[in-house]
Amino acid sequence: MRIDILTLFPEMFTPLSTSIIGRAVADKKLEIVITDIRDYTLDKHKKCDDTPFGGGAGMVMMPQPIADAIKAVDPNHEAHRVFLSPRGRVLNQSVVIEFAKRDRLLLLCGHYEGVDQRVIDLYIDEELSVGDYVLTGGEIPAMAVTDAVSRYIDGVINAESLKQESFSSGMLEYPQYTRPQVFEGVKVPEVLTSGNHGEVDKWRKKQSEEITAKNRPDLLK
Ligand code: 4H6
Repeated sequence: MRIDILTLFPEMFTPLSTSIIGRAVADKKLEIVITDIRDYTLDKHKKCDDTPFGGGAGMVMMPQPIADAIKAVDPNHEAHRVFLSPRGRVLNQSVVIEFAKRDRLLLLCGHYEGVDQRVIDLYIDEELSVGDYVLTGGEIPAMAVTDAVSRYIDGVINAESLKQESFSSGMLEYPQYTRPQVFEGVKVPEVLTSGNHGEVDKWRKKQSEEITAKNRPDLLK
């Protein structure tokens, strides 16, 4: 899979070359191409933003550098082109699984007050939000999408973990414990050290239901 990221802040993506995602890239299972939109400006001062028509606060990203960057990296429109924006469809695990089936994704990161609507209308397939809150730019959402999608690439994470996850989907995770058996006076729940796998499964299911009812009752409806 190839993921193109178009941004005015390419240095924000250096963490992707380390850790688990970095290994998938090194193994050639995943190709991440970061493109600096500023490389495509025709302005002698490398300007990529301008004042909004109709007035109002702040600046708007100009359409030309973005359009030229998209045409350069995806000339034949092979990628599913996504604009990270607070007004998009909201990301969830079903969307992640849907994206992971694609050969190519293109993630456009906006800044300032947003981008000229014509670039969205002409070059973008969908607007996507990572949740109902506002950030200074689309870079952190793009990183979230890249990370979540990369987990479905062969070998990035344990296949058993993904299977477990799909089995328990719609519910929040049960609590996990590791050694020591007593930490700062707090014991690991007895059932987990009993060796009774049936009882362990029952306990975990109940814990999942309780934490879901408390924190995300909407998931139980
Ligand atoms: C597009 C339009 C995504 C992108 C406006 C992006 C939150 C999310 C942005 C803006 C984002 C999300 C610019 C509006 C800064 C607010 C970048 N914020 N903003 N929830 N910000 O996925 O001002």
